[in-house]
Amino acid sequence: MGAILVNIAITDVNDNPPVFQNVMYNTSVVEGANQDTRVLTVSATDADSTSADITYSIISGGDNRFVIGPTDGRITVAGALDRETKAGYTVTVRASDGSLSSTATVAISVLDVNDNSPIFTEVVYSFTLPEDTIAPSVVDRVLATDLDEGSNGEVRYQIVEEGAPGEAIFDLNPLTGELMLVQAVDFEVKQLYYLKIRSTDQGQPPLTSVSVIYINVLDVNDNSPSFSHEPDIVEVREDADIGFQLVTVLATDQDSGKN
Ligand SMILES: [Ca+2]
Ligand SMILES: [Ca+2]
Ligand SMILES: [Ca+2]
Ligand SMILES: [Ca+2]
Repeated sequence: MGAILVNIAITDVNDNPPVFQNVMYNTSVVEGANQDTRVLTVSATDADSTSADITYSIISGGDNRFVIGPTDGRITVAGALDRETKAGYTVTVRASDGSLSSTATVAISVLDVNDNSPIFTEVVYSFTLPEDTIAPSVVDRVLATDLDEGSNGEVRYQIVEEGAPGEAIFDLNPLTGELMLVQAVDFEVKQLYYLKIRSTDQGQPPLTSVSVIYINVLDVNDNSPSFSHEPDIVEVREDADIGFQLVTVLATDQDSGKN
């Protein structure tokens, strides 16, 4: 009886696709991040011993804003990211061994940066205010909007310059933008007030913008008429006709128009 030595060579067959470590990846990147900024590295493994060469690719959802390293799975920024335009991407990546492949999803949130100033709804606000308005009361309100998120978009208001400094006729609510009358006005003293105002967001560093408010004081009939001067002494001939106009006396008051 002789022994027969048999050599059996087992040849691997490529019957397994590369598989990602996660089916779903979640990550984030700040808006405005530079080109080549690293976002995330994905990796897949392949159970077949002969398929060491895995190739990675992005197949959808990246809007050409991201690229992936074909051999290392490293995802980097390749285009401009603006959270105010698009706040997130759902990218599908693929790992291929040449014939078999699988996919994974990479959810990328774009994080906010304070890159927008608050913007007033008007370059110039023009408000009217009847002079008999009781103080304190709300005259009107201003509004500035900011496209950023959270504190980067939170706006505060302030008066930075008054027509006559220290007048303290008006107050601007820092949170609501309401312009308050805090001291009575008088049309006969001043008809027009000017304020320079500022809006500031709460970002670090904060961004600001300015606007102006004109407040036109409206006349109210609050002054009784008075004679402009004492009537002149007029000599009247004793034979003057009855009804002869003696003198025209001007009566004026300080109100304007029909007041
Ligand atoms: Ca394989
Ligand atoms: Ca932006
Ligand atoms: Ca922003
Ligand atoms: Ca902002």
